[in-house]
Amino acid sequence: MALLISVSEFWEDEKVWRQWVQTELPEMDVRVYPDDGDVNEIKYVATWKHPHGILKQYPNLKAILSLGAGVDHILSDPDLPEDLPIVRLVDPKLTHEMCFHALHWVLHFHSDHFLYMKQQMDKKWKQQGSIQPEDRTVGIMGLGNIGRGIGDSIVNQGFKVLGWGANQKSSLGDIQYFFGDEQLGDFLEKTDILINVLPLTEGTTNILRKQELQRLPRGAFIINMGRGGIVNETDLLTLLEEGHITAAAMDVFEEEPLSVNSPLWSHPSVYITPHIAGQSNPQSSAKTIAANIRRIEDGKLPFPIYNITKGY
Ligand code: OXD
Repeated sequence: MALLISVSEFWEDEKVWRQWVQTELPEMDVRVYPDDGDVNEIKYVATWKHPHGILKQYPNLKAILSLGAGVDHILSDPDLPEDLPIVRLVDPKLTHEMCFHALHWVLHFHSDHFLYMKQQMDKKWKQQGSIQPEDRTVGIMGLGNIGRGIGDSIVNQGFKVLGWGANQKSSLGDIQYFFGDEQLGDFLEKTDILINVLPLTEGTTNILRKQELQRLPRGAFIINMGRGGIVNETDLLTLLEEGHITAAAMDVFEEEPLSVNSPLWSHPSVYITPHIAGQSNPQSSAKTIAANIRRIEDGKLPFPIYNITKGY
């Protein structure tokens, strides 16, 4: 029985992935694409942005496991074999790293570090007044496992935290929750720093266009660490130019890698990172992947499985 690992050319650690998955699954023949050997032996594929079209070459595939939190990179394969379970990666180390990323930018914006960086370039000594965290509201779009973790870590710093999601949810501790299209405007109007961690689905694509982003109070900040297709990049640039949005920290983009021609690269109020907000940790993710494969081999369902109705 073989498991094939296939990662994008921008991940340079495929050998490390192989080593950890092999350690966790000693009985499995772990291979790395394109060295897939006898295609009939491949029962599992663990992937981050595999070359589209390859999955249909494995006639005995039992499941596809994402090496990242999202599965849109798998679903976008036009030749995706039908009726196979697609397993998302929920890994505590990834969630923790995303909390760090979110907190980093919340503090960068909240404590005016973006202004001090500009002041340093002009050799300007000017103390900006400070705002208390309880007087600043952070709104999080997407309150699954990752969004909830981020919310709790920001609540712990004393900020007011709101959440928005497509569906109603029960208690979320100190996070005030809004849901559905009707409550999106209310949520945005109360949000000073917006964090997006929504998955990309039919319902979330382009959900933040000019008319929605304008509902944020003037001077708001944006941290996009969910998916690029959710925040409309052209509208974001317009609102940055108009000063309605002060700055944006962008980790994800409509097109990745971000084209060298994108005006986002050189905008003075846009901070770019190359999709690193939550880098999957090979050692801990291999444990999660191995546990899911054992579940499948024991006739149980892996967790969490992609839900076609919810779209994530
Ligand atoms: C993702 C990830 O799904 O980085 O974007 O895990």
